Amino acid sequence: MFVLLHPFSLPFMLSALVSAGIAVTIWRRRTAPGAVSLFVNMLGLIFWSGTYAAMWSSTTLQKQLFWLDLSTLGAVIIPATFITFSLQVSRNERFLTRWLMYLLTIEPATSLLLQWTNNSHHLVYGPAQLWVTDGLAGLHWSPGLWYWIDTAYWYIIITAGIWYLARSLFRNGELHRWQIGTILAGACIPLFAILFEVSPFFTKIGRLDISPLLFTLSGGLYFYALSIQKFLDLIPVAHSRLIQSMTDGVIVFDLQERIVEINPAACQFLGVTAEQAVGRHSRDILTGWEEITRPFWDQQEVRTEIGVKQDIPRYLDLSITPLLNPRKHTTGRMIVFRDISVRKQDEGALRNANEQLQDQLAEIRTLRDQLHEQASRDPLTNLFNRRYLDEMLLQELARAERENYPVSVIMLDIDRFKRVNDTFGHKAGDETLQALATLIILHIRLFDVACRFGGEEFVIVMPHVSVETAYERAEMLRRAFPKIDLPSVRKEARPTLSFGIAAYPFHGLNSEQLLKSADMALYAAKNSGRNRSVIYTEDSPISRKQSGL
Ligand code: GH3
Ligand code: MG
Ligand code: MG
Repeated sequence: MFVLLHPFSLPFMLSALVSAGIAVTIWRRRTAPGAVSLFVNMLGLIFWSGTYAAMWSSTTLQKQLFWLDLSTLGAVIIPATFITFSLQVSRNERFLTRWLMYLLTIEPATSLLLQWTNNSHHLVYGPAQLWVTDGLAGLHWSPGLWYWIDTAYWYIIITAGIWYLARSLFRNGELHRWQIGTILAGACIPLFAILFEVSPFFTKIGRLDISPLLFTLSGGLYFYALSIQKFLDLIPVAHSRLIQSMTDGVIVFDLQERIVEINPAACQFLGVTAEQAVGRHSRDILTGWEEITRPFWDQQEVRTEIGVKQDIPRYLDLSITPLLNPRKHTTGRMIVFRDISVRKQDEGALRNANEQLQDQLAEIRTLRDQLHEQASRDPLTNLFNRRYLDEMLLQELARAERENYPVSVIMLDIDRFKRVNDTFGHKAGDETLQALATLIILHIRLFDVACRFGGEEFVIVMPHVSVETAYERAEMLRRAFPKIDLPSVRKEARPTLSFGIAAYPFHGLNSEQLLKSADMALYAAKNSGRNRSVIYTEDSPISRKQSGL
């Protein structure tokens, strides 16, 4: 009988070629997540599709069965690599433990063993026959118990993969949604294989298992998702690595405020693992933060500093950013935070040190002022000294010139003071000087300045005071002086005072001229009998003599 090359072998050949093309391209980009699993998956498919193509093109029962048994070697790779790939692209790598790998080899190994020893137990398929219809050969056999166990296993694995992909579709950020959606669609395609297997149309021709074709179609979609949609690109990988390695804590929330992603720094700070945190509500994980950060959640973008109560109080530099999709709708939020407790502590210590420094500085200023005060005072009478008078008079006259007001100067000298010393002792003389200083202070205004000019000579500077008023002041002092209480000086031996008075701008335009005029007036007072006050006049004999007139 003439048997034709079966047309069903062509799609499987094509499927093997497509899988090979995908495998080569994927291998070049094997560093991307899921790429190696997909590559091995494709190798399995090449083998599976290739052996099916060979089976359909075989014309004897023996050859067909040989290819069918061999095809199992490719087929058993598919479920394990598919679930690995799904877990990787859905970012659930943490489930890929060594134990899972061992577990995933049990069923394939059993399948292979049973397939190749089928003749002795018929657990996979019953006795097979080759029917030739219209010159086309088709293998007919009835499925055994293991066949259904194996089919159930495949469906369980595919459903598990779909579950993780679907979960990731709703959890992942906008970035990967398209890719995951495409992969998910791809993962659903093989579910239709069963329909073909039980369809009466195909079972008439021969038992047709189109799974390799459907898996290749899925592979094509995965490939499209991974490379055309740029899922294999380095950028998302780099972003993810960057977030993982950041020392700042990063937490991504969805709109329901459930944690979608959390990096190791955030886990460490919160004392949780990523597995514990992902999927939980913010209030369960961010205990104590909730109320503090609540007002910022609905704002555009916030950066602030907050204090939170962990086991010890901590300060955080916190930013909350809404994540927007291309249509500018908020799809979630990202919190980035940094523990600034140490900086805050340092700032506190610095503030204390600064306060101490300010205190010390204030103390130094007081001491310096005291020192300056001491340097400008006469120790015996505590009146200002001559050095101070020079500085002060200079400034006062400059201001008087600017603001156009008079400044009167009274110069006074104790009459026959030498006698006091000689008669009652130097100590009595000192007491007299101190008593006079007190008397002067009591008779002047707050703005007047009294100085000990030298020995028993004093100067009083009176801003805004006319020469006449100054004269009256001098007279008051002169009359008061003999009445003061001086225990160590006998009443009848009490000395008197002589005064010389001059005023700016009439009797001198600078301090030197003004003091000289006051001195001349004092000299005139002494010369005209002492115990009196004299206002400087240009026609006084002394001034004439002094000025050479
Ligand atoms: P006149 O009326 O002409 O001013 O006579 P006078 O004796 O007051 O003048 P004189 O200049 O001859 O003497 C001033 C005296 O003042 C000399 C000095 O011993 C005394 N004297 C100066 N400073 C002090 C001081 O600090 N303490 C005491 N106890 N005496 C002083
Ligand atoms: Mg004197
Ligand atoms: Mg004198």
